[in-house]
Amino acid sequence: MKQLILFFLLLPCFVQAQQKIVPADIANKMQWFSDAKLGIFIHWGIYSVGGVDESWSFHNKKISWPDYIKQLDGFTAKNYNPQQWADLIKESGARYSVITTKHHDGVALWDTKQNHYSVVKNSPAKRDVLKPFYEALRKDSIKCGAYFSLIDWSYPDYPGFLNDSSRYKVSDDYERWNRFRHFFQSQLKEVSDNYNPDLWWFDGDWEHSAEEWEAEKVRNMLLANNPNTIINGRLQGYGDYETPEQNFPVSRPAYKWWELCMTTNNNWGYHLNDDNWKTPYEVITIFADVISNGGNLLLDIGPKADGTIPDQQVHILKELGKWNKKHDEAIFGTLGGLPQGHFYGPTTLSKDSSNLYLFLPGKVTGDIVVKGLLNKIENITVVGTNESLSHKIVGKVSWSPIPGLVYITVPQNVQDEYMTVLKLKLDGPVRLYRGHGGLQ
Ligand code: H79
Repeated sequence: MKQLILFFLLLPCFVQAQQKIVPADIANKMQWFSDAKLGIFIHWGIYSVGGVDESWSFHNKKISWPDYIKQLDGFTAKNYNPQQWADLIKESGARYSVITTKHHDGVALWDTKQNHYSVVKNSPAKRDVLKPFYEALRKDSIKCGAYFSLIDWSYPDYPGFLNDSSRYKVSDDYERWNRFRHFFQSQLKEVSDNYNPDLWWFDGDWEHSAEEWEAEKVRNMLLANNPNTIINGRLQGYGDYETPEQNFPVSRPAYKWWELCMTTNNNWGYHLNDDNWKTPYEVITIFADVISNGGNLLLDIGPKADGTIPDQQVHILKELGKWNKKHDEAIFGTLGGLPQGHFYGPTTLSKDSSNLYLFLPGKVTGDIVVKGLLNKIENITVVGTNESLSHKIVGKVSWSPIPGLVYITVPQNVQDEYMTVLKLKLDGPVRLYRGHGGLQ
């Protein structure tokens, strides 16, 4: 019962209302995002020095603030090779990448002109580590995203600090809050002017209201600098898409655009003592499920303080990239697939919906079935191979307009190492029967 109450108490921070933004008004600028399907998230910060939880470790008092901020001294970036990062992201098949410009700890990864921590002023890295990364991404035609924490627990004029303490209440000292607002909005302007991000990924909006953040003004300021920039759903109603974190949607999210952000182990940043790596198979099947439901996956990696990416993450990205390359046409530029009930697995559709892609879960071979498909199937191929498969229509009654079942035999020898994908070329745009067995 206690857990249930806790769940409902926490619920508000995961409800990401997009009600302020009308989908039709942003459809054009959202097109690349719809087509992109995969992004790589990067959490890089001083937390990688000790391998502790990003920011939350001092906030939750697992480590003292002085010990946490001392990690600045170990942030060397001495083997940092931004082009290698970009090339690995390219190899994974991702079309965009989002890097932490500043996490809740307040440490900027660029040369902020504001009077606050940065790895340029305060760490041995001594340089803007964002600029060369964004340049490398753009060279590889990968869209550039900027994660920016609205929360800044180390800024003296920010109310929050440790999880059981607060410096002041906004309602008691508007002048002080105004100083913070001026500070964080100036930093946003710097990031916008320096890198012109294609996408903004805000975090921490739950600590204050839209009015307190001046969310609408922030949105307008970013759009004034770049009318096509996309804003995630953590700006108190002023974002462009839903942003579920770690929690897998079971039914399709209601808002038109959404993105699941997910870690490769159980932590966002580089972490000691976390060997809970997801396997490439798990990541690929999660990814298929996400795109089947019309979303994107933003898959996270956490580089070490010297700038190297852990081997396990390199492995996941490379395997994912291999699978993406083979199945490119079934993934990128597609639409979310069939509603639940037609096929026991993820599906996608080509833009004109005349090609239906079936993602076979659980390395299944043998007879699979599609229900309620009104179209005639022109042919079936195994994506990424030259194999064709035949099919059998079962239970079609001559006097009934209700379609029969489509049985397809999948032989062992066409099996992909991770997830086999079939392409059903239909006689036109997909048409479905969704009745209860009656003629309606
Ligand atoms: O940067 C990564 C995380 O550090 C950050 N977002 C990703 C991308 C993040 N971690 N947790 N969360 C976001 C959401 C956490 C919300 C909660 Fe709470 C914090 C639930 C319980 C504590 C704040 C306080 C909201 C409810 C109570």
